[in-house]
Amino acid sequence: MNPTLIPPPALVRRAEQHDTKAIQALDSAHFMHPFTSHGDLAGMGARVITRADNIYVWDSEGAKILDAMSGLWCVNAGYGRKELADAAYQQMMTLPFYNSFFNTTNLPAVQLATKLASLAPKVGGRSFEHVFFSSSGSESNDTNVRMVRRYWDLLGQPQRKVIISRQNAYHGSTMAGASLGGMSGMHAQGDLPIPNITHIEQPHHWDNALPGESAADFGLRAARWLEEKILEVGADKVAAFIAEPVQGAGGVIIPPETYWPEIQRIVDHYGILLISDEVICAFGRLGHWFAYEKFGYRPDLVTFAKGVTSGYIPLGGVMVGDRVAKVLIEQGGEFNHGYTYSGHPVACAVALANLELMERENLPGRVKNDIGPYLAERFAELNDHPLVGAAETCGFVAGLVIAKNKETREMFDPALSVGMICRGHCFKNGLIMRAVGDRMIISPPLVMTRDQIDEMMGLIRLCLDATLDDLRSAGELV
Ligand code: PXG
Repeated sequence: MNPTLIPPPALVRRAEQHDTKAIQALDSAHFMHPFTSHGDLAGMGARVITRADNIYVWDSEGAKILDAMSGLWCVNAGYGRKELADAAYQQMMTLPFYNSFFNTTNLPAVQLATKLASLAPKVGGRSFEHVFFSSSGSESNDTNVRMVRRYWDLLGQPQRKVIISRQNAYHGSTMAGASLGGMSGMHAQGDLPIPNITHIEQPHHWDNALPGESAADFGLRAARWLEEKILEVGADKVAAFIAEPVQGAGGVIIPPETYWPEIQRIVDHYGILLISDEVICAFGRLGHWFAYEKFGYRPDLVTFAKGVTSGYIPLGGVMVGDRVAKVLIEQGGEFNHGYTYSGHPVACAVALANLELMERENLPGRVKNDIGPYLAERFAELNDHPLVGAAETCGFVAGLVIAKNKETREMFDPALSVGMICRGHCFKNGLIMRAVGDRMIISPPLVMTRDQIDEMMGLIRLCLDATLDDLRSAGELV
C-alpha cells in the first residue's frame, strides 16, 4: 500500500474517531513490531493507542483504558505532564543536540549526572558519583558487560570474564542484554547467550520452593545457588553477578527477605562485582529513588532507564560506583565505548524535569507510605478469589498467579493460555494488565489516587470472575 495515498491526517476523522482499519493495514504493511508474531498481527490488527492522560490511554475507537502497566513499566509520573513537554521544547530551542565525545559536554547532562549522584543513596559507605549515559536499558547493560570486563583487565585479572545472571531474568534485547537475560525463547534466536554468561535459577518461591519450605529458608537456599555456580565456574573467573531487585518482565517475582543479604555476603566473600538492574525498580517504583536501598544491598553498578524520564523520551544509563569508577578513571585511559546519544541534552533536560516533578510530588514517598501500602492491602484481598494462588505486591508492582488448585499449587494446562484469557477480559473491560504465562502483573503510574486503586481493583476482580466463568463453562473447574 502506498502511504502517500492515505497521508496521516486522513487517518484521523475526528479527535476521537480514527480510520482504525486503514491504520491497521498500513501498520501491518510497514511496521515491524518488537516481540510480535506478524502473521498473527495481520489477522487481528493492532490496537491503536492515540492519546493519554493521567493513568488512562484512549484507543482509535475512543475506548478509555486504565493503564495499570504505566506504558511498559515506565510512565511513573503519569501521562499529560506539561512540565516534561515544556522542558523538551525549551531544550530543543536552546541546544537540540550535541555529542559528549571528544572532551565536550552540555549543561543538562552535567546537571542530570550531578542530580543522579545526589539521589543515589550511600549504603555501607559506598557512593555513586559517576553516571554513564545511554538511551535504553539494553544499551546500559551492554555498557555494564564492557565496563566490568575492562575493570578486571585493568586490575590484572583478565581471566575474570564470566557474568552470572538468573533464569527468567530480563536485561534487554541487544546481544549482551538478551544473553544476560534468562529467557529461553530469546536465547533460541541468534545463537545466545554470547560466551562467558551463565545463569542460576530464580528466587521464585511459588515455582521453586520445596513442599512446606518457608520463604526465609527458600531465600537462603536460592541465594546459595550463586555460591554453587561461582565454585563450579571457578571463583577467579567470575567478574560479576547481575540481577533485578524484583524481577519485572519475568512476572513480578519478589524475592524472600533473606535473599539479598545472603547474595551480598556471597559477592563480598568472593570479591565479585554486583550489578543491580533497576530499569524497572528505580525512580519510586519500589518506594525509593533506587531499589537497592529498599533491600539494603550494596551494588557496584546500577542500570537505569524507563522511569528516569517517565518514558517521555528515551534515556538510560549506568550509575558507576566508586569501586569501579576509581579504577576506570585512575588507571583506565580511554574507555572505547559510547553512543551518539550518550548524554543527549533533550533527554537529560526531560529527565531533570521529571525528577524535579517526582521530588515535588514526593512520588517515592507516596509509594512507600501511602499508595504502596494501600495497594498491598487491596491486592492481598484477591487471595480469597478461587483462581488466585498467590497475590503479592512490592511498592507499586504486583503479581498474582492463576492456579487450578492453590493448596497443591497445581496449574492449568498451559495449552489453555489462562493468562491470555484473563488479559483478553482486561482489554474488553478497559484495563491494561500484563500476562506472563499464568501470572497477571501490574506496574501502575505512581500518581494513582486511592480511588483509582479501588477502580483498578474492581476491574481486576471483574476480569478474574469472567476468566473463572470461562473455565467453569469449559469444564476445567467445578
Ligand atoms: N533491564 C530490565 C530489568 C528491563 O525490565 C531492560 C533492561 C531493557 O530496557 P530497554 O529500554 O532496552 O527495553 C528492561 C526492559 C515486558 C517488557 O514485556 C519489559 C521490558 C522491555 C520490554 C518488554 O514486560 N523491560
